Amino acid sequence: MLTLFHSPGSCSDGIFLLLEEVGAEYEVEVIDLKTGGQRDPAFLARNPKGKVPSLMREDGSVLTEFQTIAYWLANHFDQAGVWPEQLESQSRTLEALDFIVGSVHMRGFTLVKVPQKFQLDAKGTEDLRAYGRSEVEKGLIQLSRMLGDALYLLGTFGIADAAIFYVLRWATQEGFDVPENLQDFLARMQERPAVQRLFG
Ligand SMILES: N[C@@H](CCC(=O)N[C@@H](CS)C(=O)NCC(=O)O)C(=O)O
Repeated sequence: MLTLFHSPGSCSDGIFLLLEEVGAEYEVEVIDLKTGGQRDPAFLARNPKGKVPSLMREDGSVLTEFQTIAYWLANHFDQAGVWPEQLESQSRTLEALDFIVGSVHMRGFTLVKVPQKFQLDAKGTEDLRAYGRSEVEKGLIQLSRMLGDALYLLGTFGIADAAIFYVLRWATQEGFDVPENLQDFLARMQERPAVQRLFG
């Protein structure tokens, strides 16, 4: 059985969704980031990085980093068809994942949601938050271009869509102006049975 170390409302929502989409058998161990659960010695023994998502496999080994876990799930459960066959589509998937997690999330939302982590004074904290917001705004425009008129990034649902899903939910919660095609995408995602089961 797989175990997802998960904090509801965090980026691990995307991996939670993928586990459901690929039909994996899994259990969830909640790591409460608000109360410092990521620093709990029992969790650090599993993942010394102290981050979610982390995925423990049947042999007890733990995979970390969103992109890596998503890649492993897509290829381990290859019957689910969420990893494309063509090199070009595979490369576009990795490109999108890297952009969403590395830029929109880490350089954007991290600063919007937890600028106080950087322990600046009040002005510095607000400047950092404003910088994060501008990074997210640019990111949303770029994601909107990448999606264009397609239903999903590569036409059919794939692992990068799970990452778009979690950042768009954050964008909505944080009051960003979400481009229309991304709003439609989020509405489409919300109709997926796996999304209904987990987040409905
Ligand atoms: N690069 C990591 C980022 C994961 C990450 O930043 N997770 C956040 C939740 S969205 C976290 O665990 N934060 C806890 C902390 O930094 O203390 C990945 O791709 O999985």
